[in-house]
Amino acid sequence: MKILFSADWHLGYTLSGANPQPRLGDQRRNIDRIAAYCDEHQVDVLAIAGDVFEAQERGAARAASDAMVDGLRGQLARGMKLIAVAGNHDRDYFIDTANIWLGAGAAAGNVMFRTRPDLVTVEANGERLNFALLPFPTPARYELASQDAGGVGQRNELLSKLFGEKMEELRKQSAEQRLPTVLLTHVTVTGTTVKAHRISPRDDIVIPRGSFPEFELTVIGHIHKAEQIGAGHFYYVGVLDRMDAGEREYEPRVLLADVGPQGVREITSLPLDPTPFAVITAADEDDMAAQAKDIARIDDTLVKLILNVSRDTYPAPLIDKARQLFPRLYGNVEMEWADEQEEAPVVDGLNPANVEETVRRYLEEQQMPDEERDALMELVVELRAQTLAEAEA
Ligand SMILES: [Mn+2]
Repeated sequence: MKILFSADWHLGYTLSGANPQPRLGDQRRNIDRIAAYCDEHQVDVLAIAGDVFEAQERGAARAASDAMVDGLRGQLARGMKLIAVAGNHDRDYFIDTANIWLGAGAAAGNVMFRTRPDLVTVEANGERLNFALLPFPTPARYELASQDAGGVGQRNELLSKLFGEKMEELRKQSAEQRLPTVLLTHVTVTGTTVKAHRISPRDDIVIPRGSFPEFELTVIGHIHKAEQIGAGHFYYVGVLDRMDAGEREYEPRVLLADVGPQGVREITSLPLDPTPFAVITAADEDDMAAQAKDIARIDDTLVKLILNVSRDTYPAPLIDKARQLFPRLYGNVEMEWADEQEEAPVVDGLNPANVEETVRRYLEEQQMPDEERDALMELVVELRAQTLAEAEA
């Protein structure tokens, strides 16, 4: 059975800030590349390891679903199956709805999007295979009653434990059926070299590598850099397209696996078509123009600009010029003061060793409603206590 794996599509994602840049066009180009691979290699199952959709607002959400349906129309019509688990960015109602809508357009049972742990048997070309589907762990998805969870640290520990138990339960169930099993999930595993995209360490759930049972093949989303973890068939498949300048060195890929009754027959990695990113630091117009000339695909390249100017520079005309030179300038232009003093500013009566007091003083200077400031401060105290506890452990 031929399975093509991908992850972290984040469909409908927009680079935000003063210069917003929508990414759906880039994403669609890569979906088209995936669809072409599916035809070329006669793929039976396309499996997406979480974070499929990211659009929040109604119009964008509709355009994102359109891109998926349009891009995969031919493949779904010829009977290709589509399997996905929900990631941390996916809303359950959206995935559950997509499951019904996409399923209605495809042959019966060909679309399987899951927001709860599940074991599904897939049949293609006379071969049968089980997929253990484990969405990113949230209390609702893993039936963790809210009263069972104390602080954030305790909640994450419980979720990690429930996740491990679910994996083991699905492994047993699958073993009883004597079918080879592919695990598809979206989570951070210990031993990864990069951090998950846009999730605070506080909210991330880390699963020890050792608690994963030996499935025939394990494919995971969430970490955007494609990577094989340790020995065996255990992979982070990586992102659909680079999300921001922080990922500009990534070479996004998909995994093509041929899995039979004895497990993996063959597994290969195929390239996607990533959007180029550039980070430009410039002092003036001429500097910007010279650097723009060096960018080969200026119309496609997403540009992050840092202006290195003196504090008395009026930046608006420079930013205007930047928008002309770089059609895909994105986010907020950062300022780096060329005349910045090296020494850190001294604040009266501040004791750097007193972290809570330092944060409290900072928050008091920020404009925000009092309740919000109090809530933030509570989180700071909690995080501080947790960090100290961890440092002692
Ligand atoms: Mn994720």
